[in-house]
Amino acid sequence: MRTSRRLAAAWLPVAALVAAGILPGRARAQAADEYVLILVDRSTSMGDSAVSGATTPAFYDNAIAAAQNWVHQDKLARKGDVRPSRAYAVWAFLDDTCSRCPRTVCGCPNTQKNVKQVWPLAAGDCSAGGSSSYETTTGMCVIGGDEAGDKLYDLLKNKVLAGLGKQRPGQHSNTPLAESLCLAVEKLQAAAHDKPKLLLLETDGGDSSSTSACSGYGSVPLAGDAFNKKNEGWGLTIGSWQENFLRRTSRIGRFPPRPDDPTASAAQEKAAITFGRGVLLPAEKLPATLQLRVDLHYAICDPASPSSAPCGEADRLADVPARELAEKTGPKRPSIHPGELSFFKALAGAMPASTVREFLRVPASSLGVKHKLAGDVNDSGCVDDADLQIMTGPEVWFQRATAPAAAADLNRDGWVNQKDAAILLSTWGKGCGKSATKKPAMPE
Ligand SMILES: [Ca+2]
Ligand SMILES: [Ca+2]
Repeated sequence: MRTSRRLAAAWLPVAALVAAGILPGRARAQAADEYVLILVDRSTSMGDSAVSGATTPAFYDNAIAAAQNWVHQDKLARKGDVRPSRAYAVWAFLDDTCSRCPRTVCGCPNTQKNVKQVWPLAAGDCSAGGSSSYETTTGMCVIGGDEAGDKLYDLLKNKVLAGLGKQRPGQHSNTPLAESLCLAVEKLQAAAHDKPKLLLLETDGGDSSSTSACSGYGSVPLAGDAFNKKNEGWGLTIGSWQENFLRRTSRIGRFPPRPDDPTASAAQEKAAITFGRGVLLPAEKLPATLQLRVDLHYAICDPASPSSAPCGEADRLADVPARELAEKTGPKRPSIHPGELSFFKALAGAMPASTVREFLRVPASSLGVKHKLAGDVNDSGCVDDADLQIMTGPEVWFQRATAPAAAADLNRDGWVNQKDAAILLSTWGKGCGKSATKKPAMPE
């Protein structure tokens, strides 16, 4: 299937992005020190419950909270005394066909086949003040390294991502994962050139609807969750979406798109198509300036109790890699495709400063703490600044709510963030009598 026609398709989405205004029309000096693309999987299965024993939070809620956690870390991170300036964009799988089709057709199955930039959509989206700005050449928001940049970090975290969290996945939402990953890497390459670039992915895997040259069937798991770079295809199934993505990524630095120059871009495209043939070779290298943050959301399924989705899905039980894994590990298996789980682990291991975090379904009852008085984090009998201080502490605020942070997880969703602060502030002063103080603003 690796024909030149199929490889040529790899470049078509870039053209589509240029037309859609996502990629730049002209190149200019890059304003940011680093470029970050946040890609959120909004497929139907992300709506599956992230806890056993309750319907919420869903994987999707965890994905949003996990992305907020990364942005919060970026906000606080310093290199020496300074924070690098960073350009951000947020992409999600979205069905945007409804506005273009008759009312009777809207909401029809399988129309979510795209990844879309959801932020920024206009220059005004980046105007939180301070040194932040919209980079017209890339369509990204550049957040200044100075303190004034905090405002745009807060907007991204508490408005943009929180807002995306309210756009729940639909019932017929596909997973164009392989295609989106290639587009994301191409976008970052075109935006950042040789500067550090970071792809943050929130997903439960399960590529289902990619149609580009990056798509393919799933690979078998890698031995030891690591690439075997001595072999063609690096140990991945030849022709799998994982191998196609890896080949595209390893070669992208040699033939990057040139949105500034159509003639040069066409020549690059031709060269890449010629060069893109065949399989990933033993001598090839992944780009040194690309960093990955992958958050995987899944459940460990036990065939003895195939209760809630996605564990009860018959097609997954029959899946060959899942069966192979089951033979090695026993009947319990991850709901995420084992070939994808293994691939992301290998990928993060092979790229500098890259991370895979696994968010496994846990019992609902294990999350948070039910306090006698809602909002009284320290159980002192009074909701006051002491509780807020605990909640907004550096090891707690926007973090996973594991002990001892669990005491501040008031809505019991496994995270400590503004949802918990809203509960605390709504009960502010309760039990404090005359010592009650004025209610503070929502912490950022
Ligand atoms: Ca208290
Ligand atoms: Ca919480």
